[in-house]
Order: sequence, then C-alpha cells, then structure tokens
Amino acid sequence: MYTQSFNVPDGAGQQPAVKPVLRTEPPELMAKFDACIDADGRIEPQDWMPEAYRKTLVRQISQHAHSEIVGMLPEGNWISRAPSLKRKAILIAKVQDEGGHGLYLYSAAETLGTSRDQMLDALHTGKAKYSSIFNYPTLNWADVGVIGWLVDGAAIMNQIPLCRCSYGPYARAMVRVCKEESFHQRQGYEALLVMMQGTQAQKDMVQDAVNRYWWKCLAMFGPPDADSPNSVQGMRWGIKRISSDDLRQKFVDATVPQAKVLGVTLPDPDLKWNEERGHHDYGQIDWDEFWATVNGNGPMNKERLATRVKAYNDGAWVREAALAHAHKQQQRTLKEAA
Ligand code: FAQ
Repeated sequence: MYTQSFNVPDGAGQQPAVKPVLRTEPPELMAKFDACIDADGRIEPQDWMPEAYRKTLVRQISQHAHSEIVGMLPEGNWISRAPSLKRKAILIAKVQDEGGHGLYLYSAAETLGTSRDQMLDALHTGKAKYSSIFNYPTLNWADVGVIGWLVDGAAIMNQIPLCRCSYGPYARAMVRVCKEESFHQRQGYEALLVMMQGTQAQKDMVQDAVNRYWWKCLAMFGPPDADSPNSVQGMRWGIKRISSDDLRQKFVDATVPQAKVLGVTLPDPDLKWNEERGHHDYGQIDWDEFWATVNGNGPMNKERLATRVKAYNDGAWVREAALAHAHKQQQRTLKEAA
C-alpha cells in the first residue's frame, strides 16, 4: 500500500534557509563531515560528527524507541480480549514486533554514546518525549484495527524516508522496522475489512474508532513546518528527508482511497480533492490539543508512564539474574583460560 517512493508534493523542498549551526567544531573535521552529507554518504559511529548532530540523533532515535515500547500498551490491552485465536496470535506477534523495534532503536542510539539506562531514566522521569498518539485510550476492538491501519500507516509514511537517513545504524534499523510495520498496517486494514462485512454494530465500532483516531494520526507527523524548530536542520543533515507537512499530505492522499474501499467516512468536512494542487485539501488540526498531550496532559499520559515504570521495576530481578549469569560465565572462561 505504501511505496518506497520519495516523491513529494509539488512545492516541496522549498525549505526556509538553514540557520547556521554554531561552528565551534574543528573546521577541517567539519568540512569532511559536510562533504559526506552533501554527497549523500553515511556517518558511522566511529566517524567524527559535530556534537549538535549527535544530540539531534540521540533526541530523535530515543524518542522513537520510547514510542515503540509505549506503543505496545494501547494494543497490548486487547491481547486477552481478542475476538478469536487468529486475531490474538496476530496481535501478540505485532506487539512483540514493536518491542523489537524499541530494542533496535535503543541499540542504534547507544552507538552515539548514550546508555540505555540514561534513555530509560529520561522516559521514566517524564523528561523524554514519545509519540503523542499513544496517549489515547483503546476503547473497542476496532481501535486495534484502526491503530494498525492508520497509526502504523502514518508511522510507515514517516519511516520509509528514514531508511535513507544519514546516520548508518538508524537507517539500517529502519529497513527491518518498515517491513514489519507494513505487515502491521495490512493486518489492521484486513481486520477492519472483516468488521465492515459484519453487523451494523461492528460497522459503527469501526466508524467510531476512525472518528477518534483520524485527527490524532495527522498530528503524529509533528507541528507544521513553519512551527517545527528541528525540521530545517534535520533536513540539512539528511536525517529527515521529507518535511512533516509533506509527509502528512502524502498520508492523507494515500488514505482517502483506502477509506473509500473500507466504506468509512473520514471525519473532516473540509477533506476534498484539489484539482489544481493534485492533492487533497484537509481541515485544521487542533494543535492546542496536540501540545497539551505532548506536554503530559493527554488522556492517558500518566497511566502509560506509570505502566512503563512498573514494568521496568518488575523486571529488575531479570536484569540482575542476567548480569549474575554473564559474570559467572566470564569467570568460568577466565578460569579455563588460566
Ligand atoms: N509526539 O521540530 P519538530 C510508531 C515534538 S512510531 C510527541 O517538528 P522533529 C510505531 C518533537 O519531538 C511513532 N512529540 O521535531 C508504532 C520536538 O520536541 P523536542 C514515532 C512530538 O524531530 C505503531 C517538538 O515536538 N515515530 O508509531 C510529535 O523535526 C503502532 C517539535 O517538533 C518516530 O518517532 C509527536 N507526534 O519531528 C508502535 C519517527 N511530533 O524533541 C506501536 C522518528 C513532534 O525538540 C503501535 N521521529 N514532537 O523536545 C521523527 O520523524 C521526528 O522526530 C518527528 C518530529 C516527525 C516525530
């Protein structure tokens, strides 16, 4: 359903001028780094990189990792209530995949010199961000389908360009993540197709879930380009390849025909094809609501964080046991070598 295409809407690429980064870095190393970026090369962990680039990557990759593991929670709630063995097996596999994505991403961020403990501490103390979308409740089974269709759909749209991110470990992690997200998106859409062939009550559940999730999914791409403090520099560094507004437009254009096939209405009276632009126009996103959620005041922020902290604390004995086992093995190897 989603192509690997890097086509962007007309007028894209006309980004405002890049604010100069404070150049306190050694000029010859900086020149080599810039040349690599300009040639669309990859920066690897052992390569020199400016501190601001490293900091931006740690910020984005760790936020992304946190999103994956917090993102396990809204759907995880439905594993015990899935309507059939088949749906339960699919959902377990999907939620497990999201945990795996978190692991690849924490590992990628660790290559930049930040420990997993530091990143998790930032999450648990509320200092780190994670995707706004996971601070909303999953009220009925159709929400699980809609998360697959729309949330994973939006995530793939954002993540396909990240497969070509200038930082090698992040780009490589994204290749596998995107393949798995593609399965997630399809299973969600297929679950909804089945519900839309069912009773009126099932159809109403799907429409209700779409109504609640549509606008939140559009906000997932982040604030408008004009209000996005990180975008321009991220694009200059080849971290972000397509701007947030252009990705949002691609998502709307891809989703409208899918909604038609499904038989649901997207809850936006202003959504219509614009012949001149060759894209769909859409209505106003509620950015006040988005920022309230990002800043910790969404409907589920406190519960999500409390669940993650409890899971971390409950897992302390596993980490201790794994460390004790590794230490024992190391001692045995040393003894044998002596
Ligand atoms: N939620 O200057 P920008 C998934 C923050 S994975 C919360 O525009 P940027 C898989 C932003 O961090 C979903 N905060 O920032 C799955 C920044 O704050 P900071 C996650 C947001 O970096 C599916 C401030 O606002 N995907 O769903 C959001 O250029 C189903 C200003 O923003 C990724 O993380 C938001 N939605 O663009 C799992 C992809 N948007 O850090 C389970 C990688 C913005 O300055 C189930 N990340 N903010 O304090 C990215 O592509 C970018 O970081 C963006 C934000 C696009 C998220």
